[in-house]
Amino acid sequence: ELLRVDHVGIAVADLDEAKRFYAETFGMRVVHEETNEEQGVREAMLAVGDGAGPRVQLLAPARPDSAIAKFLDRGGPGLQQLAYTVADVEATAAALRARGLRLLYDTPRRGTAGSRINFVHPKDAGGVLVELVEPPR
Ligand code: V0V
Repeated sequence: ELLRVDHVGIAVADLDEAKRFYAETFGMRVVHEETNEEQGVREAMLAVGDGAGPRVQLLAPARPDSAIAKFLDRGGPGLQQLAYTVADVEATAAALRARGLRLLYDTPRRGTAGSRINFVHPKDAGGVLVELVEPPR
């Protein structure tokens, strides 16, 4: 059911500073940027190299009570999530639930650029917060 790695998410305190660091250090360019109010994040998607492969997603807190703010409070900046592209987020979530994993949402929520997303609880995936991403049609 997983098609490929979609992106790797990195929690950062300051989005503009992180964008500058990734541009100057690794030559990565921003291909999309938005604020997701529901998730409480400001995020930037970065293309790596020729842009053909998975992206790096910088995630900065938009609110002090958000998931990213809590992550930063606990351990500081760093890898926060691993996201896979799926064709049908509901079908994949149902299949994983049937294998005993906890999904964070009963129904998909809105992700980057109109994608539909859900997450596997990190305690059910070897300590990794796994995101499922169904791209917009
Ligand atoms: C928490 N834990 C993690 C973790 N966050 N482990 C690995 N990776 C992470 N990112 C551990 C934490 O250390 C605890 O371990 C345990 O999970 C349970 O912690 P908790 O206090 O019960 O839960 P919280 O409040 O820390 O919340 C964790 C979850 C939360 C995963 C439930 O972060 C969440 O709802 N995440 C989904 C939404 C999200 O991440 N949004 C931001 C990205 P110990 O100490 O008990 O061992 S938005 C996005 O990606 C978008 C828009 C997109 O891609 O399109």
